[in-house]
Amino acid sequence: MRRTKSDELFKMAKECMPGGVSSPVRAFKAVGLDPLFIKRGQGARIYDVDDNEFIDYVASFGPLILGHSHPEVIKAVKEAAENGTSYGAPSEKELELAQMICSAIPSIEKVRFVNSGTEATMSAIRLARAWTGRNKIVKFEGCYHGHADSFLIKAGSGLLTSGVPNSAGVLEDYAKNTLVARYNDLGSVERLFKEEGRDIAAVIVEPIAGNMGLVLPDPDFLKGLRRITEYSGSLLIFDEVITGFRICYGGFQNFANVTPDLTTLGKIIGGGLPVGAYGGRKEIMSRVAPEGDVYQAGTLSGNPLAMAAGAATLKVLQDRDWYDRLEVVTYMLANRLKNVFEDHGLFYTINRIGSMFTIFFTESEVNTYEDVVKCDTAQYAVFYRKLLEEGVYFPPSQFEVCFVSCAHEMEDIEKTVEAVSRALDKVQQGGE
Ligand code: KE4
Repeated sequence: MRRTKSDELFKMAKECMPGGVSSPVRAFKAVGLDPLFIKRGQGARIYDVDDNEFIDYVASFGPLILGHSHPEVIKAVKEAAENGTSYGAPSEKELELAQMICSAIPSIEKVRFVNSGTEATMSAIRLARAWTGRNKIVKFEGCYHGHADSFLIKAGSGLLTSGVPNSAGVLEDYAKNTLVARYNDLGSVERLFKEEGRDIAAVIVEPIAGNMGLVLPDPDFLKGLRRITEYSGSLLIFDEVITGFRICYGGFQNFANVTPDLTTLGKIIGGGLPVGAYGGRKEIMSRVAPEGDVYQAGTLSGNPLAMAAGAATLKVLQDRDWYDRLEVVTYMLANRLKNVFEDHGLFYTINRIGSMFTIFFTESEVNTYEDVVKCDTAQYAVFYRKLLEEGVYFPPSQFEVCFVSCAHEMEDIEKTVEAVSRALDKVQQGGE
């Protein structure tokens, strides 16, 4: 696989950007490669600067449920850009997207736009602390809610990928207010509430965990969190930055029939442009400035281009057939991949829901963080390198999720299955 130009660019990038990247997981460290520089995305494909073509399952880590360069999104962004790029003022498109979100997710009566998932979760935590007058938050080991200090404790995604789930620079003062429970273990939550319940402002949870690979909630897990928080006067925050509009047109909460007090969103609602949002009941959201005393602001919040891309994306998704199609295509892909792995004597676990899946390099079930850390990440890295040579672009970490988009056709699925089979052949022939 040619990679001359990527290597040249990466050498220069490392001179002026930490690790040569704008976000750690992109550095490909966990898979023993240097990153590829991408120059174009079209539908289910991406193309790097050396003109290699890949079937893409990263989808920018989630936003691109429609695939790359969807005509409706491109048209909306072009039209918006003709009228300028930012006003620092309310716009009609911002209102349109806010109304679409509020009508799609009933628990969100009011929503505030920000520029990233991190801003959304850090603002939601601040609001929860103001609303309850309490200090502590509960998160789950292996879950990731962005890089605000409160969350960089036993976190997933790039921290888990690097094998260092905490971060330097986070003050003990912060860390002591973040309590960590175990995903799918209500007992671990009940123990924290027994000890500290009166000072717990909120529990923040990914309703489907997507940052330790895909880990699904046990049937009563989310309902149990609702019960515990309700009883103790803490808020329940669903971090739906990944799952918002991914599993259905709305939040996973619509599907799971559990109503959180606050919800955070990102990724899909921006159609690939920088966006985040948090929202919830009117009485809680009324505490957010300028209505209330919880300050939160942003120069580019509600940016007209991001709003246009998000509204265009959700408009396409309002045709619910897309979710049925994503379900069928991803179900078929996951089953075919399981067969291919088993044909190679590898009885690995594949977790899937909707258009998200993860192939865990372990034969045990994967329902908890403890299960996840048993994975053979070294073998995943070898597989990843061989698969890339076969023209398929998976996330460069065992602890990220593969995303199928509306642009993936059966031809892409067939090619992916064949590529995985060839990659496994090479792995088993001792490929490095
Ligand atoms: P951003 O600040 O990256 O927009 O969103 C943070 C965030 C919050 N909540 C959840 C559930 C998330 O998954 C994320 C970000 N996801 C990671 C990938 N799983 C972003 C990729 C990266 O860090 O480069």
